[in-house]
Amino acid sequence: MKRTVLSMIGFLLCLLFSACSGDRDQSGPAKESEPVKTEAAAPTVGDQGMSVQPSGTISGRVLFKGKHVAATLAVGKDKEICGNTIEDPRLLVSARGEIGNAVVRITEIAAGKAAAGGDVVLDQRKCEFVPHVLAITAGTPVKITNSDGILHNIHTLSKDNPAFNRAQPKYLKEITQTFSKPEIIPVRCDVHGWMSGWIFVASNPYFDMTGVDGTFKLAAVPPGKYTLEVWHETLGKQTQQVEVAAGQSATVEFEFEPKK
Ligand SMILES: [Cu+2]
Repeated sequence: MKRTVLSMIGFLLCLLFSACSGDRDQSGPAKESEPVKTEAAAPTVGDQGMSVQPSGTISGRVLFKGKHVAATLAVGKDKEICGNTIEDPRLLVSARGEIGNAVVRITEIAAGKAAAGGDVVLDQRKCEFVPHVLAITAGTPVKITNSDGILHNIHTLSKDNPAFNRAQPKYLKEITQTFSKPEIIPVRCDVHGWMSGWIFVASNPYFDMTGVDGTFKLAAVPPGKYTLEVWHETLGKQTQQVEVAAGQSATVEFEFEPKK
């Protein structure tokens, strides 16, 4: 009898144990399936959000902290066309300390607007390159013109793009050249030693060059976090992190110290 009772108790315990382990087996997959459902739902919400969000803008100024005295450069030849001196274009600072000819850009961006179409012109006028800094997206054809009616010889000191060196006599009004790789290219004229300029070939269309008031504006920027970089030919580079929210304008100010 005792054995029978003991074996019944053992049987009941076995039943209880297997029921418990059965519960565990059922609860396992149930717990695993919960996060799968959550993960599947998250991208759907995100995708919907991305598709309806408008873009934002980044604007601001580039400033000079210190005193700047404008310099002049002597014109060595063709003075009847170009005058005796020109203002040194390598550092332009307004009376309010605003820096011109600086390029502000987003260093890396995965998507966004297309490059601006249309002609991009680099002119040689009164023995200066106009604009002094030409910023373009890689692959944009540059129309190089000669408004002076005298001989110029444009010469790019490029490394990543093929070097470009062409005499442009007065009858050759236009040369078109394409720069396909991102690079900051110094430009010289082999006839007029004081002539200097830059072709800033950017990797994406999110850039702007500051005017004489030091301002810049990047439009149609998709919402996100970016590294914003300013480049100036004599003052160097600076970066700042910027976050663009949908439909909002982010404001950024850069400040350069005088070079020692
Ligand atoms: Cu020249």
